[in-house]
Amino acid sequence: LVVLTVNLQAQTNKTVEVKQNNPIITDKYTADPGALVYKDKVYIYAGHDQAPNDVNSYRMNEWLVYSSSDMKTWKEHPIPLKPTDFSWAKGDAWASQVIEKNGKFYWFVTVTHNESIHGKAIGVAVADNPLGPFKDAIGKALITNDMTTQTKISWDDIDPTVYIDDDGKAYLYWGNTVCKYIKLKDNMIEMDGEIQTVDLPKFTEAPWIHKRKDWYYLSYAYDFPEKIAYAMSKSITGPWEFKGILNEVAGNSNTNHQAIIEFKGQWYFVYHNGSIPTHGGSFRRSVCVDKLFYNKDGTMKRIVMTTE
Ligand code: FUB
Repeated sequence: LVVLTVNLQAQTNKTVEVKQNNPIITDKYTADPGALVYKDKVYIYAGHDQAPNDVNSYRMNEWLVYSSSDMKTWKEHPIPLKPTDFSWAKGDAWASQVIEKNGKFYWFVTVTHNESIHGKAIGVAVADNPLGPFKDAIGKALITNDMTTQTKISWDDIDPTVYIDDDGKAYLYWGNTVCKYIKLKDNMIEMDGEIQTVDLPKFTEAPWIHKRKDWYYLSYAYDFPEKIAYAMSKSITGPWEFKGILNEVAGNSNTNHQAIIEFKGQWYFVYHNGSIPTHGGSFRRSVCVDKLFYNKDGTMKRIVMTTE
């Protein structure tokens, strides 16, 4: 692994440029990449894994953002958002995704709600550009429920992914154990209708929606330790047909959390593993990027995870 350039500016506006093969970032532990293609750049929004080397649980107090014009050289930008920027949340920068609509950038995040009966919840922040500043868009959780009556686990409302369909309607998918989705109103910050569920084999978490030609793809973390599997449909709302495994368990990380994007004519699979030597693992993860290819019938070829 070769670090070609490192450029540290003033501490308050730190910019770090690294040319790096997998993992793409090595000076920090990064997890749950949400990738956004906007104009001529890719932005990766990742949770910062901050657990000390002897702690085997998540410590995630902020998100990090990186950008690249070539998928090889990554620039780190100032910290764009923390869970405590949401007045109703107390911590835990779990998985998230940023999406652009009409020149505004909506960041759907997982955090822990202040009120313990809610457990994890999904919020949304908004900004005028992909690097922020981002601000809470609604002043309360977009998705949450009451653990005492509605669910047995506190972490069922996690891992949001949003897809804007060809007619401009946005759909939010999320969940742990059960995959859920709902249409969003045109303002992107209100639900439109009732929550629906999708029946997927061994769904654990981390749904991600993308489209290529006339196929929609719903990839997700499958089983535990997680592989990534996927289903395909001709419609954003299904029915979804299970197509099998896309990526194997990622090294020594129990989680795998993917994003799938097309950039400059090439498809990419962005995920995390625990590959940084000595202390890397399930709670000290690292974002990686590998190329993704399709078969003639639209199914995806298995990912070949690389270190080059
Ligand atoms: O990083 C915390 C959680 O671990 C994420 O929300 C899940 O997708 C898993 O990667």
